[in-house]
Amino acid sequence: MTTLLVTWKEPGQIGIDAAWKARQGGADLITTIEKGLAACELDPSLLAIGLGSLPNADGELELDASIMDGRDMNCGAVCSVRGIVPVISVARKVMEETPHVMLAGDQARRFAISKGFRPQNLMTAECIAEYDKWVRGEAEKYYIHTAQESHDTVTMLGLETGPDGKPHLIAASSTSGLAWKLPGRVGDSPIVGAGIFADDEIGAAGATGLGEELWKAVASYRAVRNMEAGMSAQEACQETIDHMVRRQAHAADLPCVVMALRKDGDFGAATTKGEFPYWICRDGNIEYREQPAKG
Ligand code: SD4
Repeated sequence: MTTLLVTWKEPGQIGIDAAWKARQGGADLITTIEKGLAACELDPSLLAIGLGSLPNADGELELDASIMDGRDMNCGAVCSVRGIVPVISVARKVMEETPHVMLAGDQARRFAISKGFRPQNLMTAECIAEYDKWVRGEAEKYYIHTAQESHDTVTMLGLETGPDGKPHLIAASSTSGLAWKLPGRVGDSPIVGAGIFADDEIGAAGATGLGEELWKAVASYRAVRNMEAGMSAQEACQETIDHMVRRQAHAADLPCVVMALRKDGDFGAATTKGEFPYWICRDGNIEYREQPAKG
């Protein structure tokens, strides 16, 4: 049995279709998830991820990504990478081909080039036009796509249960971060524990939304620990969100979302604000869901 959970309506659909296609083609779980996220990064029509997404305050795209393997808690991440896609694949290479967890900025780019990635201009005419609007003061100060029909960071969780009944989990995330961010700003997505966490003995969790707040909460780690303490995936996410709203002054300024997948397949999601759209795929059976904020 394979279960995949993925954030947001639009990147989610592209991500889950690509992931399931890879799975059907025989991909192992980590490659399934990598392919799902890479498809989102490489699609120039998604304004918030990878190629053709919204840049920082200097008009430059700085991408973040992370991946974690619940089998041995191994993980890899990159942050503030310019001119390379898909960065999720670079993060996987950091995990598998270096003794490190994270590479940053130009050095991460250099590493990627040394591994055969080709540097390219990631700005499209559409994102340049959006940037110009922001420079003229015609766009929101910070920008997260929140409308259901829109698109955002892509975070994906995967669970496979082999014939021996042993669960295996992967968590991964990829983003260009908040639009118009200060150059060098890094959010939760590439931070293991904040943006993602996976442990085969418990489950996996992933976050999306206002990265500063999710990071302060170490949201993904908290949700996994909650499941370890016996909570359902839904309770684990809701407790994390409730704690954020109670303790963090800005947790509901913009949506902050946590989703979780327990090793037995139980899943859930919670948000500080609005409605969180996501997809679940169980052995190719793909369903769209919307999780409203607690009333
Ligand atoms: C960040 N968490 O960089 C990301 C952005 C995001 O929905 O997830 N937006 O803060």
